[in-house]
Amino acid sequence: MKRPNISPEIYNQHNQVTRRYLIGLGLSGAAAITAESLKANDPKSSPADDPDSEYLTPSKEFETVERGNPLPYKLPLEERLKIGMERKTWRLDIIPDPDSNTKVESPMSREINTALSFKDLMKLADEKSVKFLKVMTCNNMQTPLGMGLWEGVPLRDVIWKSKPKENIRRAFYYGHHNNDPKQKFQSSLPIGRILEDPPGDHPVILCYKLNGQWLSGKRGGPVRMIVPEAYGFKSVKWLKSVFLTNEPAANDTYADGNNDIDSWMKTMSLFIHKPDTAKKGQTVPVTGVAQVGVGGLSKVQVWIKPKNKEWPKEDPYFTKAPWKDAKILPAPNDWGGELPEGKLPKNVRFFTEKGKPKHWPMRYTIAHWATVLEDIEPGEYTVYCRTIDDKGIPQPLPRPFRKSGRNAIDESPLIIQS
Ligand SMILES: Nc1nc2c(c(=O)[nH]1)N[C@H]1C(S)=C(S)[C@@H](COP(=O)(O)O)O[C@H]1N2
Ligand SMILES: [Mo]
Repeated sequence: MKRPNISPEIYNQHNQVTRRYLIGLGLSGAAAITAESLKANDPKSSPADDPDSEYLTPSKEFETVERGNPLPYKLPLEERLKIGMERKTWRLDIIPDPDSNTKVESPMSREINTALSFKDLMKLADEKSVKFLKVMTCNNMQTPLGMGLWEGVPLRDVIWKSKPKENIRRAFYYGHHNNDPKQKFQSSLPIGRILEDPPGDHPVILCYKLNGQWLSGKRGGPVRMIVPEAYGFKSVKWLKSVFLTNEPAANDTYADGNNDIDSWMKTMSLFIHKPDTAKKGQTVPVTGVAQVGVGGLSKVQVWIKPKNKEWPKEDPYFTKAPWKDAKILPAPNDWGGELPEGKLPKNVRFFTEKGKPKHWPMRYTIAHWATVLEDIEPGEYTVYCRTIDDKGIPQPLPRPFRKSGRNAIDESPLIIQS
């Protein structure tokens, strides 16, 4: 793909809108390589070199999955103050489930005026706050919603303040829902997951900042749950209530939606830029993004299949195809996303003192990748991309079923003209 023969204004505009579109998908860094590789036809150009490229998604550019009528953040300020959807008046209940035999010594409850205030949360934050990278992603959508730097207080530090005593197996939690049970969006976790983090995982947090800024109402503020390894539905927005319960089973809103609600995030890959046609002899730049799930990410691979070639039914995931490795791009230098000078703050989990990631790609983030296709004979093709996890297992394995998270192999047509 050579630079098209059009005026620089149109060309720049084109780059800008494709970039904006990609930012909207939470995939901003890839836009730069799109532009770069189209311009220079150079596979080595990296989004990290582009001053405009942003790894983190600005809060406003996230895709949104929300329910509620009216949405709490769209109410007038006076009303938001009344319902506790402003930092000044926000309160969180940590109480025993009234339908269970759970014992909690010092319940924090709006009813008896002992609920946790935002000030209380900030006091805890002085000593306990954590920051980590996490991609927000919905188990039944194809593209990630946005890549964020989230900050909050581990939920366990607040739960311990309520002096939980016995008969506790789970926490149920939900957000503001206009006092209409039909609008309630709830999720749950085993108490063990909250009190202790699986090796290498971040704590579940009461999140109040995204990309260094107060969490906006649209993103779930004043406070939302963030469950690092989970799909989006566990990260309840406009959080108001946590029930400790002896119930052993989940009561998630998403369970009713026929989803596998115990699923960890899956590793998978998507195309971002790939021309539909190219001329014989041209180098074809192909770029994309990988979501790094619990299994990690060791490789991204691409395969060009002649369109009419039949593939054996016994190999539905093309494990025997001649896949070729793409290049996983290094971690960015400029993290973008509203951070001053694009610099990460201190003490981001799994980063060094100098602000470098201790390893990359990092689980529960996105990684950009790029490759070029060369020497393709004229004809019609289908191009596929897939990830390989840290155990060497190719996408969509080891968990190919859709209800535990979308991770079908992405495909895209390509015509090579003679
Ligand atoms: N209160 C509330 N929290 C919610 C939801 C909701 O509808 N209401 N949607 C959930 C779902 S299904 C997803 S995928 C994420 C999306 O987060 P985002 O809108 O910040 O991208 O929010 C979750 N938290
Ligand atoms: Mo979702």
